[in-house]
Formats: sequence, C-alpha cells, structure tokens
Amino acid sequence: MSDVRPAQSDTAVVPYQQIIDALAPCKRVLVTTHVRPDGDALGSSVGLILGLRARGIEAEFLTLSRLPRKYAFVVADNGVTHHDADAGWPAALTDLSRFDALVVCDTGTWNQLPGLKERLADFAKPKLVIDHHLTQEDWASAKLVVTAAAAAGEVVAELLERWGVPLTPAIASALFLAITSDTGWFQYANTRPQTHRLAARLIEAGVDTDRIYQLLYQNERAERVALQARGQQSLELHAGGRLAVMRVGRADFAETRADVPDTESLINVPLQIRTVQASILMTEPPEGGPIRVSLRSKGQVDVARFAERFGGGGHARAAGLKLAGTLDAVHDAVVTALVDALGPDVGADPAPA
Ligand SMILES: [Mn+2]
Repeated sequence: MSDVRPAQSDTAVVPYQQIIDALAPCKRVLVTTHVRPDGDALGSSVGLILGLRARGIEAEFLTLSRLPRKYAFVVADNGVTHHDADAGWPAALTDLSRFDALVVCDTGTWNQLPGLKERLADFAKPKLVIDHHLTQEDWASAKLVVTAAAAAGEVVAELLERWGVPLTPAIASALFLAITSDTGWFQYANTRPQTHRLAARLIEAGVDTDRIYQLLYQNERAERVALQARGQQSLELHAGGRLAVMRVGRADFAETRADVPDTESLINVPLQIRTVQASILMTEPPEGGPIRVSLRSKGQVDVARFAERFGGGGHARAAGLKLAGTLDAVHDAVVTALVDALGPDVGADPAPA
C-alpha cells in the first residue's frame, strides 16, 4: 500500500486476525459499550453488529445506560436487538451462556462498564475489546486497541474490511456516525488522513451525510438552546482575557426547563475568543450534590494536571472535577487557582492580527 502511514500507526502489532478468529466460529455474540454512550460508542457497536450479521452471526446489543435521544436512530434504523440495563439488568440476559463471545466497543476498563463485571463472573467464553483509548485493563481474552484511531468506529471499519465484509449503506452510516461524533465532524486534532479516506469510502457506500449532520447538529430542543444562551450571558474573562468562566445554576435549569446534559458543548463557545486559552464551566446540578467543573484548553495549559489538584482528571485539553460548596465559593477557588496556573500575562497576542 502506497499510503504514508504516521509513525504512531500500530496496525502491525494489533491483532485484527486474532479478533476475526475468535468471532468467526460464533453463532451469537453480545456487544456492549461504555456507560453514557456517545455517537462513537453506538456507531461502532452497531457497525460491528451489522458486520457480524453479514457474516451470519447473530448479535445482540446491551447498553448500560439509556440510549441518548440524539443517537438512538442508529439502533432504531437497523432493527438491532437491544437490551437496556439502565433500570436494572434485562431479564433476557439473565443467562449469558447462549452467547459465544462478548465484545466491548470504545472502552477497555471496568469503571466504564458498571455492573458488567459481576454478571460475567461465570462467563467462560471470549471477552473481546475493540477500542482506541490509551487506558486499558487486562481482563480481555483479546484486545484490538488502536490509539492512533480517531474513533472506535475506525477500528471496526478496518476489522470488517480485513474480514471481507462489504460496506453496506447501513454499516457505512453507523461507522460515519462513530467517526463524525468523535472528531466533531472532522474538526478535532484526532482527525487523521486515514479518517478522511475512510469517510470518503463510507460516503461512496451510500451514507446520507446531510441527514446525519441534521441529526447531530440541528436537532436540539429549544430548552437546551435557552439554557446555553443563559450560560453564555454569564461569561466572565479573567487573566487578561486568557481565562473564560461561565456558570449554570439551579435557577437557570428551572427557568429554561433544561437538564444537565443540555450544558454539553457550551464550554467550547468561549474558545472562539482569540485571547482565551482555557475555558471553565461550573454547573450546579438541579438535584443537588457537588458543583461540576468542566475545563477546556487550546493547548497552552494542561487542564488535566490542574484538575488532578482538585481530585479530578481527564485529558490535557479536556478535563473535569467536582467540588462541594456554593457556586460562588467554587468559582472563587477554581478561578484563583487557574489564574495562578496560567502565570503572568506577558501581553503577547497568541494569534496573528
Ligand atoms: Mn470513541
């Protein structure tokens, strides 16, 4: 192949064939993914389920929390046998011995799979992981982890290609959902040339990109937009414009009739401001409990290291923490510490005029 592969490409050491060999003799497979599934979790799982179906293998899907309204179409479109463990373990899965293997997509750690470990205590069949996250545990029979991949959907796509599964419009659409979700429609830094080449093949296979764009980006409830407007009105700038701070309190939720998930992506809005290096969103959950603090960075400051100081964690550019106290008290503690972490303002404008 003439492609120039980036140095971090680990396809040579990743056991695609081992996963194919484990799945090929199966009659029925249970596929699951991480709690609070996102578009990659659902798209990669459904893409795999459809691929297994094409290989004559029945596959059923287990989700550990309710399907998000935004992404439910990928399950509904494809007549997937779906078990929801959000409100208790599904009766249909009391006996797991009818499955010949378990596949976990888009995570490799038990803490992302609450309640599953106990249920698998007597499950002696292969437990397979297909993922792109760095953090992994050692319980799987075989793991297919490609950390250079932008989405688990990229790994599933390559697995199906190596297995000789044709890209149907349905499989292509599920994988396209996976990839566009995890790359922010090809905007994030994890987007690589292979991502675009795969997207081109998926579109050629018949993805209705306009429909998926509208489902992902033009499909919000008015309550959410109202809440986000209130959040934006709370915007403060600190540290010479380098730190953006927003807050959403109990009254905001009550008056807009929005929920905590409606704050999703609000934190990215202040990153549009040229001078902003880091963005903080503080959320006071309507049901009570600690204040949730989300952090984003354009790269100049490592917000994961900052969050760890308060018992939180995450990635260098996206992290979070929780602190007990009032919004005002948490605001003062976090803003003071982050202004300090940003260091003195040298007054240089980071972007060209
Ligand atoms: Mn993912």
